[in-house]
Amino acid sequence: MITVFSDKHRLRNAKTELYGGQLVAPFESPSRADIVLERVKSEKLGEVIEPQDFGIDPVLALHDAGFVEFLQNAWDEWSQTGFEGEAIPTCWPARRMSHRIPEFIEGKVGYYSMSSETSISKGTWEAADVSKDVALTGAELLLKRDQKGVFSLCRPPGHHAALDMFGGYCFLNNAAISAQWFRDNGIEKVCILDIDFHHGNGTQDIFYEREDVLYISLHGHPRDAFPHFSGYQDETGHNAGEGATFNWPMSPGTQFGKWCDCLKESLEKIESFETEIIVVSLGVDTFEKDPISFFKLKSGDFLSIGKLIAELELPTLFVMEGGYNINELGVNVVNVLQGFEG
Ligand code: 5XA
Ligand code: ZN
Repeated sequence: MITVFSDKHRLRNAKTELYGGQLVAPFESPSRADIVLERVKSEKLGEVIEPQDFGIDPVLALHDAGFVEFLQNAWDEWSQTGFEGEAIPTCWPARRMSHRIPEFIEGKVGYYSMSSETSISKGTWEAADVSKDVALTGAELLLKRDQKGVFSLCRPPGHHAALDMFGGYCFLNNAAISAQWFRDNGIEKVCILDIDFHHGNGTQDIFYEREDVLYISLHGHPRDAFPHFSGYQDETGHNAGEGATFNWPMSPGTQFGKWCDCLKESLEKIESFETEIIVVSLGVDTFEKDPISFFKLKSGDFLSIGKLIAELELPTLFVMEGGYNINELGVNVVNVLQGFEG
């Protein structure tokens, strides 16, 4: 399987994350992508190629233009005020408040964010922009070079990034941008299967009213897990999109047996949707030793996941999302890909 990778991911190197009331070193660190790449190489998964530059148009096809401009300028605006730390949101348009966009950067950071663990640091936009190129290069390879599966080793991840909000370590929604690119390149129906531990509120938000992109997510129940305000089972889509969103929220301690039953039902839904292509939001923070999650999947289970997805016999783009157990991250990710290849 081809892997698309750029070392420019290292431009995203925030020093601070707000976690448990403390500023800590971010869980979403540059070493994550490097460790996955090392495993891809040591297992000889296949060729590793650099991304092409797709420019800004595929981003603007989905994300709000004001949001994109905000991301492009946020670090400069923030640092030029004289603030010494990284840009951490502290104030939001909460219930019954005005939703007008403020002029001062502190207000803009609040307006365009959904959570406060994710600080904007120098280089964040540049890394996010290349991460979307990593996803799109994979998408193009899948379509034009007739591959069975391609791995886009994206970093920063994307599935929490909504139409006009960043958060959950995400800035641009790489999986959603790829799905839209498939639609714009002749694919009638696309499915995004999100197997990250966290609900992909951003992906759901972007496609919630559309019938051409099926979004299915298996995740920690929002009453217990981030993003807390999205991912309930009764969120099923709206208007034309009614029935094209499907959520499987699961409780703390969930083991592979239960999780796998939900995956199998999801795969049946994908089959009946008659999609031509699958985008997998590939997070392995479902792992039993993940430091910020609560499922109990074991390393060997990731092989079975890949194998089950392959049974659909559809071209599949794997887009990297979360997973924070640095020791076993590479093994778990590559297990999915090797399971898929059989
Ligand atoms: O998939 N999303 C993540 O792994 C990020 C979770 C952030 C929790 N504060
Ligand atoms: Zn996650």
